[in-house]
Formats: sequence, structure tokens, C-alpha cells
Amino acid sequence: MFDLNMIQSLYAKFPDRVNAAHTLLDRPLTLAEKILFVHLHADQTLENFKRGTSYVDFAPDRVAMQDATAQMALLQFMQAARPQVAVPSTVHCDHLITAKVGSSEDLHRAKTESKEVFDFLSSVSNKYGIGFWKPGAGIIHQVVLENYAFPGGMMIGTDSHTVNAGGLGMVAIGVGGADACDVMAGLAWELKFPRLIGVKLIGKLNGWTSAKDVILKVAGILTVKGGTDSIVEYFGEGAEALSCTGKGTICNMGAEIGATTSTFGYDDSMKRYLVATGRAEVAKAADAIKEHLTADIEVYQSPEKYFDQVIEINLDELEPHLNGPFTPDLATPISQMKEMAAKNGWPTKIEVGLIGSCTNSSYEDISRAASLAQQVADKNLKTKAEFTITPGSEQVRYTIEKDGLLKIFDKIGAKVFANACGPCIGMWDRIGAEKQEKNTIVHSFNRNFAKRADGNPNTYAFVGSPELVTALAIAGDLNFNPLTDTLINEAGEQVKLDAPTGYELPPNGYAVEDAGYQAPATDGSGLQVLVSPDSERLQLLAPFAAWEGTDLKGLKLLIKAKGKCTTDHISMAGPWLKFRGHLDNISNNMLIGAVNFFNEKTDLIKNQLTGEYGSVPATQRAYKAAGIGTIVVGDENYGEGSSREHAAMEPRHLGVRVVLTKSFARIHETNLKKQGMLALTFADKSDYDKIQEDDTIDIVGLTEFTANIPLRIVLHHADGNSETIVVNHSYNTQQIAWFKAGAAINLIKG
Ligand code: MIC
Ligand code: SF4
Repeated sequence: MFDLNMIQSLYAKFPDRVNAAHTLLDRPLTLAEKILFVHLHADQTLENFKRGTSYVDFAPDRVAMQDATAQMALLQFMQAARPQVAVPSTVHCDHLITAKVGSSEDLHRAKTESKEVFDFLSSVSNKYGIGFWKPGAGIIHQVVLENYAFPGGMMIGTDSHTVNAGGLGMVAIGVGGADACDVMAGLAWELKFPRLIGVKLIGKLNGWTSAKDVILKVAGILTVKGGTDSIVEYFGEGAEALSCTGKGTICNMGAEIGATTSTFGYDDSMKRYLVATGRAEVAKAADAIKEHLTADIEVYQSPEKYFDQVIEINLDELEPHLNGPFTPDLATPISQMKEMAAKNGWPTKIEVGLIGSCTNSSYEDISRAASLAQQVADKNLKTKAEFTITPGSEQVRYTIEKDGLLKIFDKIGAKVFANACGPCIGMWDRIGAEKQEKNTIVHSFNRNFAKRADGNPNTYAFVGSPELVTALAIAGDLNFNPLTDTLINEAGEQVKLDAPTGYELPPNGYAVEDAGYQAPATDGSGLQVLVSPDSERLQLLAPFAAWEGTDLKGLKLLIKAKGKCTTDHISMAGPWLKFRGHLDNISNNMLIGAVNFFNEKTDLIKNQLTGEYGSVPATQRAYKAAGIGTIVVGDENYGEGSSREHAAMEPRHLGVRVVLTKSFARIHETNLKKQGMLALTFADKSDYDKIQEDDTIDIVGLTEFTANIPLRIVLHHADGNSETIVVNHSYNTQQIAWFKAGAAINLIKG
């Protein structure tokens, strides 16, 4: 068991700190508020912070990083020159494993291909006191839930789905590597005090509906940006009846509505899960301060008084949903899928069903999906689509194998991939994907942005529960509604699938032979971390230059991105993941997925110096060589999705100075600020229309750059006209100092 002392000492302080907040605010508190107030940094005074406005300093209990983001986080940490990490931290190797043939072969190949990176991560971890989870151990969020998450705790992680740990009653937040670096270096971690959204779950899940459908429904209501700068707190009889891992699924996909995080009050399901995962003592400690690990009673009785927004969902009536394609908030109840697919021309033949991922690979998920797979043999059916499973951890994989569940999937021809992200992040060597054929897949992951799973822009990916995905893979048809429809079996008979059944926790307990953990050296001071100067995969960071002290004049428009521009569009994953530790090499993917407003094409923009059209990275490199700064213009919720700070570091490295959008996703905006970029928003969103392809642009007001005071932008159009527009920013005094220093890290080192 990890961290017991840390947890006990936090719990010892918990009641006093909650009471201090009670006294100051003189009203009942939500759970989210309690956790936030308990985790104020020692130098932060307790105040009645303004939600959505006040910047507040916190002291998280721990940090988690995954291999694809840890490289940059730890390269920055090395620059900070600290002997050891200041809070318990872990690294998880999960993103760099390509799914192709099956678990053991794929894992073996990844260990060879990415040896240099895994060795680097292992040795940095060893030196600085960081726990290291080897390739094959599992996906970060599942491993964290099984080993580290605890009720009432606060953690940050360099992955947007860190929020998964809300399933165990944490406030767990996804951040960029620079934020993780601050906390590991012993500094405060700053966050805008969140708004609070309450989701009351009444009734109880039944039949085909699962926890996944709760969040698919919420995503449909709130959309991909509705949770921005908010913590979502779930409560009500329906919440208590959910399993702990089901709660994790709901919190996990809170990233898809842009929420800062989501959480649930401590209850029996969490206790059962803690006990089942070998942490009875954590449960005992939590029991002792139970009333502080959930909201005050009055809050859940009159939620509208305490939350900024309240949503009520009746689980008795909730239908299974499928969200997609291309965005996780396009929610369609299964009964309406036939009509929606016909109306929109979505291909209805399902090619592949994929279950697992960090979102949905609990024992409960797998056992419920297996109950459907079992019906294939029982009812003399034949599975129509291909089927794959990516277990979330070695502990889950080992247990489902031992309990015979994998055998059931084997009978329907399923491929078991390594305990890793695999197809969820484009690490799927899918045969034929390069032909770019229009096709449909269904999966139980969380994201379905264009090209995300297999690199094919014409793959229509729909997100559903593992149960629904399994039923749809059996039917091979997006129009199939297992609640009402029948299938024709091999004997030509009409058969109906029974609703799934499963186990909340393994009836015979979890088991594992080698969980894949490597503890760090107790004294790493003598250890060396080597990065070869001619490595293609790793590159030590050079500091970004400080601000020149003047307004930015004569910037060229690099690209005006149209519509959805997620971090997958800005810094694509899949094959590019291999350059996550090498800033110059990965910069060759900068914005190659963004749609150019002026020609509706991706990766084809005008070079204003030559008039020629070329790729985004090459054009930007040409501006850089000419010593000319540039600006990127974006639409709503720019930078949605991942925490990858490469999406901010690449433009910074290549000489983009400003990103101007209608709105930003939280993590990306912070990442831009941390790396010394200017992240600005149109004061009047319709000014987006004023930006022309040949514009030369000045940023005015920087010499008096002050919190809460807008800046101005002068657009010099090619026809000789110019116009001035007002742009907002959300920089506070400290963040302005980051901009001036060239990056936040330049101040830590100083
Ligand atoms: C994702 O789901 O998009 C990722 C890949 O896990 C990212 C992290 C990354 O880009 O490395 C995330 O969610 O933050
Ligand atoms: Fe990995 Fe996908 Fe989860 Fe991201 S969302 S951590 S890529 S499994």
C-alpha cells in the first residue's frame, strides 16, 4: 500500500481546515469546496474566493505522469535543479505501445522501439524519487485508481483524464507538464477557483444502461465546453448506487465537457473498492472523518442554493447512448440511432468494436461485456464485427484471465491488446487504415476526434458503454437496438440478447503476479541521467527567450483555424508520439490537423513572404528563419482535449507569438501561458471574421500589460486598410511575469 502516512496526516488536519472554511463562509459546503479549502497552499490565505475568477494557490498531495507527457515534464523538472520531487509522484508507461497483433508481441516490440525513452523515464524516476510503472503495467488512470487515489485527496496529473480519480472522491485535475514541474519542485499550484455544477442522480441504473450513459448524457447537455472552469459534483441515491469504478468512468469523461474535474462524496462503494484493492486501512481512516468527505447535508437537500448550475438525471429513464461521430458531445439515445444515422449519412455497418481504455476497463465493465459475448455461443450467433479489448491494468487483465472471462472473448474472436492506451490514441496499426475508406467503429473510450483512433479521417467513431459496444459488435450494425431488436442466429432463428449482468468487484478477489512497479532509489543523488545529443527521441530543453520589452509589431497571420481545433489537431498523436521528448522533431506536426479557414484544407497555408502555399510547420519555419513572428487565430474551445503541452511548446519553439481565439479550453490556455505565449480572446467574437489571409498584425498595449485590462490588435490588411480590435486576456500578475520572462520555468530556475 502506498502513501498511508501521507493520507493519515492529511486526514488529521482535515476537520479543522473544513471547520475554518465553515466559519469564514458561514454556510454549508459542497464536497469540492471542502477538498479545495483543505488543500490551500501554506502561503495562501483562506478567503471567500470568487468562483470562476479568483486565482488560488493549492498544495496537491501527489502528481501522476504518463510516458508521452512525462518526458517533457521531466525534462523541465531537470532544468529546475531540485534533488528530489517534493510530493509523491509516479510515471506510467502506457501511451507508447502500438496495438497490432496482440498483447505480448506488441509489448515486446514497444519495449525495443521505445527503449531509449523508457530507459530515460526509468532513470529520471529513479534519480528523483518517482515511482515508475513499467510498460505493460497498465493505463495511468486505472493504476492510479487501484493504488493511489483516496477520498478527499487532491492530485494533478499530466493527462486530461487524471480526473478519473474523482471516482474515489478526489479532486484530481489534468495539467500540462510545466504545472506538474512546479508541484514536484515544491512550489504552489495555481488554479482559477472553479464554478460548481451539481448533478443529481435519481433512480437507479437498470438493464442495458450503465455509468457510461450518465456521462454520455451529461456531455450531450453540457457540450464540450459546458464544464469549463467548473467542478462537477454528483450526488443523490443514483450516485450512491453506482460502483466506484462506474463513478470513475463518469469522472473520466468529465474531461470531454471541459470540466476542471468531477467528483463524488465518499460512500460504501468507495469503501468496498478500497478494501478490494488492498487498502482497508485507507477506508478505515476515511470512515473516521466521513462527514468531511462528502458535502454537508443541506447542500444535497437544496442544491440550487449552493451550486452555480444543477442538472437532474433520472437513471430509471436513462437510455443507453452513443456519442459521435467526431465529437464526444453529440449524444444519441440508442432508440434514435437509426433515424440519426440515416439523416446524417453515417455508415451503419460496424467494422470494429473496441472495449477497454482508461475509461472503461474495470472488472465490472469486462464482466458485463463478457455476459454478452457468452450469449454468442449460447444463442448460436456469429459476431459480425471485429472485436478488441484493451485492459486498463495488469491487475484487471490477470484477474479477468484467471476468472475465465478472457476465454469467453476469445471465443468471439477477440484480440486482447496490451494493457495500454493503444487504439484510443492512434497507436493502432489498423490494417487498411491508409486507404482512408469511410467506415464505422464503436468503442468504449472517451474521445472520438477525427483521425484519433487509426489516423483515417473517414473513420466514424461512436462512443458507448462496453456493454453496448459488445452488443453492436455482435450485430455489426449501428441501427441495432438491443433493447428492442432481434438478431438472426446461425439456425435462422430470431433471438434477442439478454441485458448484461456482471460483478461490481471480482467475486474471488483481484490477483496479479507482477503488477509492473519499480520503486525509486532511496538516494538518487549520485545517479546520472543521460540524453544523447544526437537522439531523435529526446532533446534537452533550451530556455525560451525573454520578452523583448516592446509591443509586437509586424506579425504575420500563420493560420486562421476553422471550427474544431483540439490538441489532436494542433499536435497529433499516433505516430508522432514517438517525438514527445524531442521538441524540434515533434514541432514538425504543428497544426497539421487544423482546417485553414481560407481554403478549408488541412496543412496547406499561404506563406506571405512568397505567396506560395505549403505545410504549416514548413511555412512557420520559413517565418522563423526570416526573423518574423506570427499569430495563430482559432475558433471556440481552441485546444480542447488533451493536456499535451507540446501543443503550446511547438508554436513557442517555432516562433509563433500569439494565439487569438474565440475561447480556449482550460488546460491549453494555461499551457500557453506557462510557455511564455500570449493567449488572447476576441472581446467581440465576430471580429474573428475580420482576420484576412494576408494580414500583418500588431499587438498593442504590452508595455502596460496588466491584469484585467484588455489589449488591442491592429490588423493591417493587404488592401492598405487597417482596423483595430479589442482583445481580452486572463493573465494575472504572476502570469504576466511568466510572459515577460519567456516562460514560467525561467523564473523557477532563477
Ligand atoms: C489523450 O487522451 O488525448 C491523451 C493522449 O491521453 C492526452 C495526453 C497526451 O497527449 O499525451 C490527454 O488526455 O491529456
Ligand atoms: Fe490513454 Fe485514451 Fe485514456 Fe488518454 S483517454 S489516457 S489515450 S486510454
